Order: sequence, then C-alpha cells, then structure tokens
Amino acid sequence: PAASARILSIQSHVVSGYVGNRAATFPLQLLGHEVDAINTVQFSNHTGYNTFAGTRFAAAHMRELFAGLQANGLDRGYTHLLTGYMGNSDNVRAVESIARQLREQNPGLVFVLDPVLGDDGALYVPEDLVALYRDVLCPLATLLTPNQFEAEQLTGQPIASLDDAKRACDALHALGVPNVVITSLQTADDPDVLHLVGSEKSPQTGACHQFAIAFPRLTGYFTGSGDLFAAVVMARHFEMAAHADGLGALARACELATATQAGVMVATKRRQEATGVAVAPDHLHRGSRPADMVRGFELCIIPAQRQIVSPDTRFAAVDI
Ligand code: PXL
Repeated sequence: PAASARILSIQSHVVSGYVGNRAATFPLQLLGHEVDAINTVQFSNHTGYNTFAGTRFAAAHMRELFAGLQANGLDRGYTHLLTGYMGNSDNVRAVESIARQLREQNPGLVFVLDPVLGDDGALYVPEDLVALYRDVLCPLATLLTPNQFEAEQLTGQPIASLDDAKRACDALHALGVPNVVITSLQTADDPDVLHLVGSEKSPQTGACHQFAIAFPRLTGYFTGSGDLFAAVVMARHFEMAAHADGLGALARACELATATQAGVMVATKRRQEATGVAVAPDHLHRGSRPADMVRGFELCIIPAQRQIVSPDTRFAAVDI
C-alpha cells in the first residue's frame, strides 16, 4: 500500500459548506491520509454569506489542544502540518510554536503554509500579519502557496508577469522556503487565462526548477478553492517526492492539484447552472461575490470527489 501522511491541519471550520478544514480534510482522507484537525474558528457558514454566527477561538485554545495531544504522546509521528486562515497575530505565534515543536519531534516535518492574507488587492487580515508571515512562518515552511496578491504582500514587489512571478519566487526562497507556488496569476496577455507559477529549490544543490501552468479562468463564485488546492498539492507532493529523484516533484504535484481544483470548480459551476443559482459575471458584486450567497454556491467536493482521486483534465507544466 502507498505510504500515508499523518497530517495536522489548522484552519477554520464551518458547520455548513466547504472552506478551511471542511475543504481540506475529506480530500486528504480520500487520498489516503490521516488528518487531525484543529479549528481556528467555528462558524455556521463562511463569511461570504449575508450573515454568519460563531466563534473565533483564542490562540490559547489552539495551544491547549496541542498540549493535550502532547500529554498523550499524540503529537509524535506527524509527517505534515497544513495551515490556512489564522486571522490574528496571536494565532500566528501559536502556529509558530506548534511548527517548531513538531519539527523537534520530526526534523523531516513538511509544513505547507497557505499565507491567507487577502485577495484582489485587499487584505482581509490585520496588516501586521504580513510581516509576521514573512519573518516568522515563511522561514519554517516547506511549501508556500500564496495567491498573486499575497506574494506581492510578502515580497513587497508588484507581480504582473511570469518574469515578475519568477523573481517573487526567488525572493520567497530567500526567506527560507524551498517550494513556492503562486497559485493564480493574471497577466495582461489574456484575461481568460490564469497562470500558476511554481518554483522548487533543491536544499542540497541550490538548483531551481521554475515552471508555469496555464489554465482557463472560470467566471463564477467559488469559495474554498484555495483551501482545496493547498490540501491536494500537499498530498500530491508527498506522493511525488517519494518517487521522483531530483527536481520535478513540485511541478507534477501542481499539475494534479490544478486539475483537481478545475474539475471540482467545473462541477460546482454546472450544479449552480442546473439549480439556477449561478450569477452572471456582471451581477457579481464586491470582487467576485454574489449579492446573496446561498448553499448552492458551495464547492461540490463530495459530488465531484472523483476529480480529487482522478481528475478529468490535465494542464501541463512548462519550464520558464
Ligand atoms: O478560505 C476561505 C475561507 C476560510 N475560512 C473562513 C472563510 C473563508 C471564506 O470566506 O469565511 C472562515
């Protein structure tokens, strides 16, 4: 049997719908991995709805849960740490502490850090988190998955082209992260195409493999697709790293993860259209947000689970 990862995933939880841990746990389990979840918030639904109820947990809650694991030796044996939305600097510090302790237990721990800061030109976390992610968490991360805006925030450089993205990857490597994936980049060439730009740097030789994957931009409303992507790229990278010798594992992992993300989003859009909740792009407000969010917008992670195991489409990575 294929080796399993043992993953600690620290993200948000929603009762209804699929973002954060709800978008990561099932896909990772479906791919054969053990997932333990710490929830940074527990909300009724994601914050894109007209209202939401629930609690943001204090950092002390996260530390208490981790201490509980330690008291029973359950902190031993994690191979992977995955983190998403944290929301405030105390939570970032708690994650730093957990990452350091897990590394002490397992020096080979893979830390997949999704630096959730914002999108479309706007931060949705306090501004002080940018420097904390850059200076405190990035140096601990194995794989970093910023979107275009987050990569700009972390590097302080605008990113408008694949060349800019390559330079941003170099700057992020310089913070100490060996694997960087800028998950979606829009360039001036074609508004209907998005680019993933990835960069894998060998810790041994310093050699760098940089690549891009172009994929069609889907109009519509999708929340949690970044959380799904980070989870799947982590699982696929684990599989590939076990087989590949030399550089190339990250590109193969990204090919599969973009295919899964696209497959789930296409299924989601089809269901939106079939059930009549789809909104025309010109009826979207505040970036890509519909005026009234309903359950029908949620990602089809369960109905489209085949796209996680064996995605229909493939997008090829090209060296850049
Ligand atoms: O990454 C999406 C996400 C995660 N967690 C919470 C959210 C959202 C998006 O709205 O509200 C709590």
